[in-house]
Amino acid sequence: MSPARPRSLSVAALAVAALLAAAAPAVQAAPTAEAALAAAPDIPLANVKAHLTQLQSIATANSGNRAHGRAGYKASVDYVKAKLDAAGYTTALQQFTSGGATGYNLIADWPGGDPNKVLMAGSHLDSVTSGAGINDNGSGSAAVLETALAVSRAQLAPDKHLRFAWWGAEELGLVGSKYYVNNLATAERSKLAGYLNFDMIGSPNPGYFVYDDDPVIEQTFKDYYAGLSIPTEIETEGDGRSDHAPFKNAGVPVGGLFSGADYTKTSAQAQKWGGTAGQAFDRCYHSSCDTTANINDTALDRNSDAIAHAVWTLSAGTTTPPTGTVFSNTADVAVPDNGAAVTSPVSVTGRTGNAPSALKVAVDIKHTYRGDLVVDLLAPDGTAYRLKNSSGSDSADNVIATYTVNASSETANGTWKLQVRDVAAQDTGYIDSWGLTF
Ligand code: DTR
Ligand code: CA
Ligand code: ZN
Ligand code: ZN
Repeated sequence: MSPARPRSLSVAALAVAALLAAAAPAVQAAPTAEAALAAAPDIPLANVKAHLTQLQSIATANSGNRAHGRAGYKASVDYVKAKLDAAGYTTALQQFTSGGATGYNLIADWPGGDPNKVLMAGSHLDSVTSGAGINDNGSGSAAVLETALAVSRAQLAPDKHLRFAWWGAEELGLVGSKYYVNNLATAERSKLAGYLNFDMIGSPNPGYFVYDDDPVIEQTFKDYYAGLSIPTEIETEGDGRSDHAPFKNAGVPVGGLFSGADYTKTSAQAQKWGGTAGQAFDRCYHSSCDTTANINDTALDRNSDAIAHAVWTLSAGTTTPPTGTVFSNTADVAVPDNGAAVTSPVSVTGRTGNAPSALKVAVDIKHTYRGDLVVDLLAPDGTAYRLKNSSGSDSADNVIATYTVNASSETANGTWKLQVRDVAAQDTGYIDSWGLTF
């Protein structure tokens, strides 16, 4: 093949270099807001139930309850806080006194987002003294916790700032949530774009109730269930009955979900939702039988996924997503002459959903007689996309180009690879750098 000879950078090379330089380090750039515009991930029911098992163990180890002022409540707070700290949240315990006992609200902020537009989601973590409080309200607490962990797994970067809360002493009269709202400076209160409340979302004879408060939040939940062809009803008697009340009274847009307490399911409701007519939605409401056996998995799963849907949807801004994020690798990889293929990996994280149908792949390979080279893009699942075939007549040097690939059937997150093989003797080179734009 032609002897190697020095070449000045072509215009294309400068363009690729600029693109990769914009990507700065070889590791991926920070995720950007368009991730928030993507669909929420499924919330694994098994993870939510694992939290309920932990809360049950805590109650069993602490006189059978997780009530305000008792050891079981503080142990519940410590469990949830540890999970959030490990996931990168900024957590804080807000102390208050009620009935002569110290209570705790757990507040967890997800770094980033507009500090002047705060979306909150919360649930009360305390039980009554008579039982473990797994449906009331381990169900809401576990689902909100797993949604917060899903935000961390996705490295979500929504326009709004996300804040999650677990309230103390709800059973004593919304004491913890009232304390939080009453001690929020007016300026801070005005930054709250909305508060989503989840209190009893896994009732054993479940109904699917949506709070009838803020219309946008209400519609977000209704749309979610409509997408599953599950009818919902308006939660009419809940206004003063849970932790959304202090926020609503302070003028904050509120909403939430509820699967029913001690009211009786009607025949009409049993017709549309299944379950048992003439029986309470939760026969163990405020009773010692409110254990991990007192949960309907389908309702817990559906409501957990609905929570994630609402958090993803309501935290997204209306701005168009900024230009893509470039995930690149600038480490040199030598290409053996007429030998085995080599690869250069790029780890894509923080995206949700699939890769784009016009995925840009910027490639910079220094190699004399580029006709020797076959170049492929390997998706995280190993699927190969041919970028360049070999050519005995292409004696020019270097492969510096940007290819467009329809990768819409591939999951975005994962390790993508550029694969290069030299299929003709003589002439050698190396992968200089490459990058993907999402
Ligand atoms: N007060 C809640 C249970 C409860 C009863 N009705 C509603 C309506 C909406 C949300 C919650 C509730 C408790 O015992 O924790
Ligand atoms: Ca799920
Ligand atoms: Zn209760
Ligand atoms: Zn409750």
